[in-house]
Amino acid sequence: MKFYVMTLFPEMITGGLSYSILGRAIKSGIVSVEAVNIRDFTEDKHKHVDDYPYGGGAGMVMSCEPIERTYRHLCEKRRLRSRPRVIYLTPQGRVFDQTMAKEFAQEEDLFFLCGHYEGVDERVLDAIVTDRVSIGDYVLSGGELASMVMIDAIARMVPGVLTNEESGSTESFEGNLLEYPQYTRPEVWQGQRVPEVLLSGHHAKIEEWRRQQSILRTWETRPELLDGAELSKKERKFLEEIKKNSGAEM
Ligand code: 6GU
Repeated sequence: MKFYVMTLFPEMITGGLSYSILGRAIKSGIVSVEAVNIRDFTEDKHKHVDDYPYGGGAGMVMSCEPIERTYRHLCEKRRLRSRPRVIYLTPQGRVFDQTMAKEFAQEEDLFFLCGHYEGVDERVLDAIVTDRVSIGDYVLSGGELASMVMIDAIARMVPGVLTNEESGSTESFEGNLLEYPQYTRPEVWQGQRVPEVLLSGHHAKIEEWRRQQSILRTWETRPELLDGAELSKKERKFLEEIKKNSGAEM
């Protein structure tokens, strides 16, 4: 899978994505990330990428021309057969989640447009953007960090990026439950013991305890996720018990 990022800060993208699992996937050639500087596609001598907003107001707006030329350069260089998916990062977009990550991972080429200043001229967005995406309800200074978040989550869904060992954790989020707590040595740390069941070697019991911990955590911090969770009859009863007890405390 190939990611193309149109940005004013290409080093931010390539630097930030060169570590850990994504760094490994890039080195091995399963995915590639190319960050292109929009400023390289200006034609005036001061390399302007933005201008004052029509109608007045604070800040500057990124101009159509350099962005469209960056886009065209990439399309022509890549000899794309069809129009690529182009994601514009904006708090006004649809909120990104694991389901979208899986869907975007089906694409062979994925473009990102990172805006800055007060925004981007709407006409170039209408011309090239296929998806407007937000990564949550807060404001970032630019689309770069948001695109890095998305690329990490999407690349993990590309076959071969995760080892068998690593694939487990996304599965459990897709089951709409939060992860259970983990422990490693020592057995006692600052007087706190590792839960006894984990030392028992009883695999069925351990599995049951972990599922219960996941349900408990999800209820405590993200109860809305439980609507979409697949629970056994026994687990439903466990959840009802938790609910009753938490009601008693209120
Ligand atoms: Cl996708 N972009 C920007 N600039 N700010 C954001 C965002 C995206 N998602 C949340 N805040």
